[in-house]
Amino acid sequence: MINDSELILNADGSIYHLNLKPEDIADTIIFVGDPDRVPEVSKYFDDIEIRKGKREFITHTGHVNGKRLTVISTGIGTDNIDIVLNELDALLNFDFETRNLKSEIKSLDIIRIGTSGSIQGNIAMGTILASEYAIGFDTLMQYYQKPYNSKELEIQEAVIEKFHDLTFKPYVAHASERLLKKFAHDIPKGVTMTAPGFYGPQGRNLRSQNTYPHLIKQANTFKVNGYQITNLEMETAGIYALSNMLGHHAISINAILASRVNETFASNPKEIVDKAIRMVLDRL
Ligand code: R1P
Repeated sequence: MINDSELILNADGSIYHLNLKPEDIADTIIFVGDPDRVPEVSKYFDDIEIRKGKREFITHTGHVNGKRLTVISTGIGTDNIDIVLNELDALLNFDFETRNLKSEIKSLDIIRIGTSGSIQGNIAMGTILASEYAIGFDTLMQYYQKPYNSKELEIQEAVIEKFHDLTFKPYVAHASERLLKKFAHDIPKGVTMTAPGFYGPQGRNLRSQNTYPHLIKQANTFKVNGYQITNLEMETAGIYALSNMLGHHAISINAILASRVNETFASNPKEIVDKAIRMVLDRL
């Protein structure tokens, strides 16, 4: 039995941050960063059965072509992903009455639809790109022990060599093969860099003095075994690593809104995100 301070439940029996009960979630879950993007997804549902939320975590559950589906906003960053992934896993795998782990452990299909910046000149704005691998430049996975496969370790080693001035150790995690086939068979795939901030951690400098001023250039010229870093955002590595650890299946679909190489930003970001949403819902 897990104690009250590990698995924290609200007075109505919902889980602490997400404010959800086990029956409120489907086994296919779309993650978006922005809470305002949740209705932009659920407006395509046939019906919306559940609308709940707390803080930045807004959830709608309904059906699309008869399939039950949840969309949840994670807010920004892998620190939030830690909360969302662990609480969704608890909703699925703990019996909230007895506070015991269920005898059969289940897994979720998680599809992130996020916005992202391109790191390569040949990835145009408006591109919808799937992350095959993600590199976490954050410290989330220093708190967890999980096995990494040989491809992940090979990429990690090359990252440590290329970004030789880092004082921390990035981690690498992978997308679900099945979800890559299902959602991304005909779109570009790449390696996503996940940063723990938007400004300094992504090499931006408005009025700051940055420790790593060459991050974008280093990312742009990184190469290992045919892989290049394609894009930059703030959640995918955390989603992939925690999903890999807990046995969930995840894919991240990136709507490219900015080019960090050409230093431009899209004039029609809403349309690009809507294209990504419709692509995912059509392929469910
Ligand atoms: C930064 O503006 C936010 O936008 C990107 C980043 O990952 C970060 O969360 O994704 P979302 O649009 O999905 O939030």
